[in-house]
Amino acid sequence: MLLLQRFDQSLLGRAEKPALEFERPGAPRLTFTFGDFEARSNRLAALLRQRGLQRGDRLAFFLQNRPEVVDLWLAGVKLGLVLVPVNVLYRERELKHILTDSAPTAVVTSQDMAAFIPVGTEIWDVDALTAEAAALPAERVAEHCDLDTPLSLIYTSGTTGASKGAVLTQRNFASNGETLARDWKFTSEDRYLATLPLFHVHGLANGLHIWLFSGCHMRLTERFEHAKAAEWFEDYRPTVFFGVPAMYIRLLELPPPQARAIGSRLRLAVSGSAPLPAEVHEKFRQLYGSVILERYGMTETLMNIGNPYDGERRPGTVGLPLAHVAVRICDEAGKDVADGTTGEVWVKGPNVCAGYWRRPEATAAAWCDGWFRTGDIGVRAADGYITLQGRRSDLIISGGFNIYPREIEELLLEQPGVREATVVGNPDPVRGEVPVAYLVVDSATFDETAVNARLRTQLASFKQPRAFVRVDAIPRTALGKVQKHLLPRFTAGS
Ligand code: MCA
Ligand code: AMP
Repeated sequence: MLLLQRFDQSLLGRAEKPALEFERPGAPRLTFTFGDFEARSNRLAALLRQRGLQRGDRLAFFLQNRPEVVDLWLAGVKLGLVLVPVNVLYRERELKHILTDSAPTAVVTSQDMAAFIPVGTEIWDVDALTAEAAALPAERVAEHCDLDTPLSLIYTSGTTGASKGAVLTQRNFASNGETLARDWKFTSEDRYLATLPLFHVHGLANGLHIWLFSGCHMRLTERFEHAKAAEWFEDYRPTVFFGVPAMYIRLLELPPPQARAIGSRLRLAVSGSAPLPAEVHEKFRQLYGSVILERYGMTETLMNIGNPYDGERRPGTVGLPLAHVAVRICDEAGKDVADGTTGEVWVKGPNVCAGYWRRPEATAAAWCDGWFRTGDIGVRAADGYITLQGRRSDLIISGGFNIYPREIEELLLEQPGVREATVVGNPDPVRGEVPVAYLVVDSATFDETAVNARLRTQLASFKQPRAFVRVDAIPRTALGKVQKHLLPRFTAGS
């Protein structure tokens, strides 16, 4: 079934049903039916067509969570556009790269965020766009698309070099959403509390698509705020919640009676995007009476492996391959290793993207005989459960956001007085890891305050090194490769 036909089960089939509520600090609550989204996205599609957008054209959005992201997504599906979601925390350097590489017709953003977008980019204000679209007819506007039509370019840093756009097709989103909605037993009666950003695949490919496929109700918040979480859970009474480990760690702070009451209404709590410590899994079970379902995915592949809905949700593991996803654990030569032996996770299935945007060499390097090499290291137990043990690259995951040290290192090396720089992930009780920079500096010219300030304008806040540790030398192998494990351990205050 085509992606739009799947959406139509809600957009047309449940047109009168309440679909979404949205609240922004200081503004009244907005509510929408599925029929509202059908009409809004038709109007927007008509406007985008008037502005010259055609099948295959890229359209970027740089927006906090808001209902207009849903309008854009649906209009994009209807017109066969390639949408480019951009993390709202990205700054000059990241934005410049993504916008140059994807070459979108325009970037849709809000007034408060437009100033971050590089000069020379075509900027469309989201409120102006919505107001203009409201005057157009609500009849459906749609181009012929099939499951292989690209729908999105989502930037991910990959293991080397600059961030690359994963070309995700309508099939990728259809198969991922269908599998999860079915296996996680979603019905139109569910209430989904959506606090994950819609610019990454956890909130977008899982949350938004399962909502549209199942026709459940969604409360969308601008972002996750741990100080408000208790109030949201009490007020909305969700049956389903998706989060990154940092959110579950925050939720452990709630008083036991309140947590228990929230847990009694929650039929499903899913964690992903970063490893969920087994201890958090256990504490959450004790406090909420709910056993978190941990699953594993990637931007390039959407979801691959997950613990079962019915059956054992084993702490510290990511579970079993999802329906239609084939998984191998391979050695360096690409041969399957025996159960119990560590190897790289390789995957194949309708969930895997079509390749990297305009990067044939990177695509060739990541695929082998039709299998996508994830770069994640894992081990399969005799009963099939897979445990992830790390990565081939030195990726840092902070609060579920990915950080490639090399990007920060390159920027540090451009700063006055920095001779050598290396960035590592330091353990953090809430975010899992935070970046710390080790520097060899020329003390006469290095100015930490100025470097910090410069980095803030160029990089997302979660990539800011939490400390600059000065060392006399960076340990290296005879071949010059940095030996991060030999750096002196950093502890706050050291
Ligand atoms: C985070 N911050 C934001 C936003 N989100 N600022 C503005 N708008 C946002 N939407 C910034 C804050 O300003 C702050 O900056 C920092 O993030 C942490 O904020 P805090 O309130 O202290 O939150 P926290 O309790 O530490 O929790 C952080 C978080 C955030 C809310 C959990 O890390 C988050 O939203 N993570 C979700 C990431 C995600 O969706 N990943 C999925 C990738 P400062 O740092 O300056 O203090 S997709 C993926 O990985 C794969 C495919 C998968 O498997 O899902
Ligand atoms: P991204 O590039 O944002 O798509 O991040 C994908 C990466 O997140 C994967 O390659 C994994 O390293 C990591 N990841 C996602 N889910 C999990 C999980 N449940 N446990 C451990 N790592 C995870």
